[in-house]
Amino acid sequence: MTSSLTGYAPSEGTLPPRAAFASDAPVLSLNGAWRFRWSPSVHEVAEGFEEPWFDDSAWAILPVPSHWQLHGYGAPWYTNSPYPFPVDPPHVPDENPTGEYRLTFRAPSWSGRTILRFDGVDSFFTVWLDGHRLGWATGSRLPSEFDVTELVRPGADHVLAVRVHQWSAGSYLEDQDMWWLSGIFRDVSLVARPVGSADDFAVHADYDGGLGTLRVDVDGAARVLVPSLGVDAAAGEEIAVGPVEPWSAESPRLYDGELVTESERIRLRIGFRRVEIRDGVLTVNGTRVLFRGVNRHEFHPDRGRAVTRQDMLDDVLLMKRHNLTAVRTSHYPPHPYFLELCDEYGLYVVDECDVETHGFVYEDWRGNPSGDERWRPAYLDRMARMVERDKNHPSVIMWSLGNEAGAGANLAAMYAWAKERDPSRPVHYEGDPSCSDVYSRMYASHAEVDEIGRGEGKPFVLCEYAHAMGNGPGGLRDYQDLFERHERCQGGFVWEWIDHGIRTRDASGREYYGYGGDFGERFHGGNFVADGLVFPDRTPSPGLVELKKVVEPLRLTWGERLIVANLHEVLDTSRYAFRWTLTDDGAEVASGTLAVPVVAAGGQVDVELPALPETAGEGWLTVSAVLAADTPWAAAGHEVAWGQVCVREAPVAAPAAAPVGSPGAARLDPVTGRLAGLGGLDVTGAALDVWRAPIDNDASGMATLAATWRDLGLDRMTHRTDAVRADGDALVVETRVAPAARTFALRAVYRWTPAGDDAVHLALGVTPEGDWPADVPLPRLGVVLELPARYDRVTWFGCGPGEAYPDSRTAARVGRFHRGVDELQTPYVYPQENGHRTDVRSAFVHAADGSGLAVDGAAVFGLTVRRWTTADLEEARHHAELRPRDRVFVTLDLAQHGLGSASCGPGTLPAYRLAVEPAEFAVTLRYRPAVNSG
Ligand code: IPT
Repeated sequence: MTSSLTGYAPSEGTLPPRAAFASDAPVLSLNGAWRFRWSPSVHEVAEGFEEPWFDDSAWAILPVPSHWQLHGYGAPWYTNSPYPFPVDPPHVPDENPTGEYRLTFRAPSWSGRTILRFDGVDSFFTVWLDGHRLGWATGSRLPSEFDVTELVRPGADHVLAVRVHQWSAGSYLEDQDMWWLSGIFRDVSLVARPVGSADDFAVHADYDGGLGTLRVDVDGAARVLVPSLGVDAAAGEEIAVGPVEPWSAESPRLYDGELVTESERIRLRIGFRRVEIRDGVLTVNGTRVLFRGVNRHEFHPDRGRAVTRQDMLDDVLLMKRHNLTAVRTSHYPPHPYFLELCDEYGLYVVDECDVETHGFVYEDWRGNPSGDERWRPAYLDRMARMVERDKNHPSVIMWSLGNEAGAGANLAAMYAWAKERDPSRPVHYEGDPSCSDVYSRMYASHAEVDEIGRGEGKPFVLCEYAHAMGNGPGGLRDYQDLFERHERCQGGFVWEWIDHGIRTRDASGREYYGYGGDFGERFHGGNFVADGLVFPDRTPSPGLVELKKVVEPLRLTWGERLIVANLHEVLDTSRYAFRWTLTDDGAEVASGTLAVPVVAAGGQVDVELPALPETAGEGWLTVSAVLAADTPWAAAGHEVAWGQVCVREAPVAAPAAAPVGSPGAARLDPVTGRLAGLGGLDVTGAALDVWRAPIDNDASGMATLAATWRDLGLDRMTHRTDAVRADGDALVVETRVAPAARTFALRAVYRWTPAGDDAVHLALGVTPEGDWPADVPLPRLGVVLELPARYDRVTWFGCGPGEAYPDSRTAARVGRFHRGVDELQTPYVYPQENGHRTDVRSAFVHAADGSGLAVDGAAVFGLTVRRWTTADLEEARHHAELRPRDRVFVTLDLAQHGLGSASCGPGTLPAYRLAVEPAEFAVTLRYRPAVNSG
């Protein structure tokens, strides 16, 4: 046993790979409650456990499919690229957690052959039926089948015994950036193969110039039926089916058919389409494709990679509702049901093989299995098992050899095999251009993408970009501009879809999402595992909301008239209804629908706007394109795209009469110059603040900016009041704000002027002093005010409703919004700066009784309101650790530095950097008493 566990061969006793399909032949699911025993070492297995007479009555019960680590056996372990065991291929340590599974089942009465199928077991398993050893297999995310015809007796009880090891030679090929989670994590079934049935078949459904051709190759005699096309033909025959609607991600037309043998009817879901690289451009049905894609790992916060059908459907629906069109199945073939969903709902799939040897990068790729021919059978086996299983899915438009496996002859062999076996699909591999039909890169900067776009060669895709870790990514809009500008740049796949946070509890029972190091791992990759566009519970993060807007398939802009540009590749605009609303200082004053002529894919049209009433204040017209009727993935009314235009600038306020001081308005400390109260309000502060709790894109992974900031001392600025003096009726406070050990500073001068009853006007001027290091931006520039905790609601007029930052603000629209303070927080798995609302004109932070602090900006400002300090946010390691204080902290920002995606990729683009330079800011602060207090 131990020798095969650490040998180079991929399996023993398994059947040749074949297509996954559904038919009317019976299948018995063996999912459910299995007897289970776990041991921490390969040496502590139960003797005789595979024998039918073995007494397992004292064993625990474990659900199949599942990961044992998520049911109390061993623990989840996260490493990014380093192997979690000594690198000495193909050997693994004796500390090799092992799970033994037993199931007694009653064999159904069916004739023909019987096959035992495992859809996924991590990482090495040996199978016995009634004590007979059937064989063993590796390749965790690939199916393995055993022929049990000779052993299974209809109606009799049988004992299935499976021994699974966490580590094996196979683990060297499975070094993906994710949790190490083991066990039988996908379905187990007993499949009937009636006499005369087909075991495997390949559907070739081609499309060219409006016409379809169909051929289904089968290993036996069969007929192909597609009633809606009038097809009734022999398998193997090339059928000209005439005019068909092609399949594409936007219009996933499937034709239902059947493959009929003497003993079985197999369901066919046929999509006619042609994938081709033409003149350096990747096309589907002759049309250039722009991937609006994501990298999807299979993940659920309680189930790990043992995802349910509902989890898979949730992903697909969320993707479709966020305007995504493509998925890279990073970095292994998904559960086969996911591909059925992609066929049906319409997503292009880059189906990636279960191969990653990233840990060899630390040895400069010396000893990499990809270049060692002893591993060749394992590489080819994995490729064949993926291609054969998934070959009949129209959604799969490219094969991918794997991820981060260096270069080597084994990858070249996989590539050659795939080209030979399936010439209809291009092959992708990022690590070695000689094994790839497209030019694929990860995390290339905007400048480099631009340069590649100007060049010639293979179609260019970013198989990973815009690292969505924590707050971010920034710069999505700028990437999309390049994809739209250069024909060669065919989009990409954001890294990644979901945060792999595991739901867990602290000592006091409070729930939080665990990441690397939270499960006792002494060697781990920390929170680098939480870098998705949706939170672990699949709540969309602001990054996904931004991506949805950036990749929207219609663009609504303004010239003289409304311009509707259709960026769809296939669809015209007939599925959309266009609605408009007019707001006056954020309040809706008129609305209607707009008649927009149907625009073909790629076209655009100008539309006359309705006559709009005059607004008294700032007027904004919003036009949104919503689904006119239900689709399979969203209901009528779902907003797909929108645009906004300012139809009336904010009227310039009449110059205020000379401000008059009123007793009881602002109370300023005569020594510090700080605010100590305003009217009836306990509001304090207004100290200048440059610090933000570093985001992952400042501090994690490859990001170094936070370290520079801390080195300069921007996280510990001190304040000194140099003067508090009267100037007419104004009070002028001169301060110097600077870090310890440094000579540079910011001079901040506050000018407080009475502004009528209960109001004060603050004008703040900030001037850098001394030698600030060149090219280091400030994290933020703002002032912080504090209020009692009961002021926990915010109404603002500005951009919203979600958080926004300089390079991630496409999805923020101008409006009037209302949120509770708690709703303003974005619960990043690892706490960091969040919740900033941008371009705020006015805000009211108030209590339930309607009293509160109104803030009116002379110009727009940034707004952040939270129940904790920046230091609290910086200190916390999990969102659940944050404890509300008895104050509410209101930050009014002059500006924030952008987000970038430097945790893995480029930093903030120059246009979104917060330079150290003179700045000015002015707001009026007003106390508003309770509405019902008389
Ligand atoms: C890249 C990996 O392909 C991906 O799996 C993930 O680990 C990502 O990094 C970071 O989250 S590889 C890296 C060397 C760019």
